[in-house]
Amino acid sequence: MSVEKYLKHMRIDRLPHVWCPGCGNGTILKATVGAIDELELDPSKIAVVSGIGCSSRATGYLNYNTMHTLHGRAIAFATGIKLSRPDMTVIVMTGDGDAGAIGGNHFIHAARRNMDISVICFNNNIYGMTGGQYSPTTPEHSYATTSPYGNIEEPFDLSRLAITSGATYVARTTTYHFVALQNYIKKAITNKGFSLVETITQCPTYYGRYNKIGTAPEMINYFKDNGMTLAKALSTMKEMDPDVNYDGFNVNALLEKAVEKLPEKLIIGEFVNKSKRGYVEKYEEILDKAKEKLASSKA
Ligand SMILES: Cc1ncc(C[n+]2csc(CCOP(=O)(O)OP(=O)(O)O)c2C)c(N)n1
Repeated sequence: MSVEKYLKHMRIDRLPHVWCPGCGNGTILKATVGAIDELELDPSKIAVVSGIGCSSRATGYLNYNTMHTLHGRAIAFATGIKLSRPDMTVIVMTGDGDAGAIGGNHFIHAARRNMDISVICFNNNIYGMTGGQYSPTTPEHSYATTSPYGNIEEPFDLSRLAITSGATYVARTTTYHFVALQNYIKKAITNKGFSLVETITQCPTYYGRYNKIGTAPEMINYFKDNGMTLAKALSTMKEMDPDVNYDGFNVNALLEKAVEKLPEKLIIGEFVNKSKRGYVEKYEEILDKAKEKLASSKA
């Protein structure tokens, strides 16, 4: 895609951006714009909503209908937009803190309702904007300003949280796997229901520096070397444990097992892609019923 084509989707008067050198947020923004361009969506029918955080600043650079809202409340605003304008494509851009900590309840309930919104989560495993506090996805033993002796909490797996809450499209990838990322965003937008694209992204300024992982290229190389698709993880685990019937495991159990068996690996791929009636369709039916009742009571 040409630079001109990307710029068409952006508010270039808002540049330069606020992100640190080496930050992965621009890669996710680029993949989102690329996906929207390939889907040839009408920009006036796109609403992109974000909460608060470095990642949530993404909406400011997009030349669609955008809302930069409150910390943790992007999904709540997006739900309101979708219910009042079901004809619009509603996308949420959020961080791991925004979606998994303060916004955790909105996240699970939107997934439970199969609300027709696409959540693109920028998972840098830390609170970037406020200076590097640990988040619900910070791995155990990792360092952050609030865990100088190593994190003692077990992290949330946001993809598993979405799957078990009822999401109908769930995929995880990294900023290294750009082609997959853009493709997953396209599929998430096309899915009629709650979609999550969890993107593991580098924060060299805080997460990388505190954990001595190195510079942005080193972090991206780490994603390249350790990213493993769930299909590959499954075949590896079958070789490791020939007596275990892994074919009988559901995707959630497989992801849980993969973390235990292959702790160094970042398990990526498309985990769920299914069709299920969602809140928007059911709500439209209720509206129709209410209108009918009103019309008959007037007659
Ligand atoms: C109600 C409220 N509580 C706390 C904050 C402070 N705050 C702003 S951003 C943020 C965390 C952002 O982390 P994340 O969502 O992971 O985004 P990142 O900056 O890493 O992209 C916090 C705690 C706030 N703005 N509002």
